[in-house]
Amino acid sequence: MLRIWGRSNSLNVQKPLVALEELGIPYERIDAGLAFGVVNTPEYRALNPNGLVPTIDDDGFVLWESNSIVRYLCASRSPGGMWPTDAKVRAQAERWMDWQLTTLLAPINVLFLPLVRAPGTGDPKSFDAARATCERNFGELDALLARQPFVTGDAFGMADCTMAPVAHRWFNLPMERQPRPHLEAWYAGVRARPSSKVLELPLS
Ligand SMILES: N[C@@H](CCC(=O)N[C@@H](CS)C(=O)NCC(=O)O)C(=O)O
Repeated sequence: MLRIWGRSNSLNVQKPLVALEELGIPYERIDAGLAFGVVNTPEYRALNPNGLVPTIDDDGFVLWESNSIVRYLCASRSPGGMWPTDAKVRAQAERWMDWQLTTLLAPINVLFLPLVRAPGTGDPKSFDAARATCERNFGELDALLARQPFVTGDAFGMADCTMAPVAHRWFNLPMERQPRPHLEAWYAGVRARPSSKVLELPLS
């Protein structure tokens, strides 16, 4: 059975978990990271030299980097479905996946730490700047979802798996947000999917 290492409250672990649930792949999740440790053991470092989660072992094929894992799962189990075979559709979905990793995530974490995980940390100036950046970024996503129903294109796919946990974090931060009707409608649809059970934990 496919094994995935990573604590269930990690956004980067939740991305492949959404994909695994969507694809109906049986899996065993092994707690690792932060209080669970594991990631600094020589055995884990042999799988993932970064000492981060997630990592998967799919019948001997070991892979780390959350978005690469999502791509692999979708490409190997759902070519033409969750992994678009049309090169242009796929490139557009991958572009949003890269944007999620490089642009969308960091400013959310600047808000997440003081609001949820480490109250009392951070400084107000960085917080306000990150909040403005997040609003701009989620505005871009809202504009995309005004033009198409899913981040991947016409159907729920790999890019939606990577965006769902990030949007979940954003919508559950205890703070005000600007209205984003298209993003909110997409997120409501995501939360109505059975795969969304992996997002049910309160933010921590
Ligand atoms: N780019 C990596 C980042 C992985 C990452 O930063 N994972 C965090 C959890 S979200 C981690 O392992 N933190 C240390 C820990 O949990 O012990 C990916 O997307 O997989």
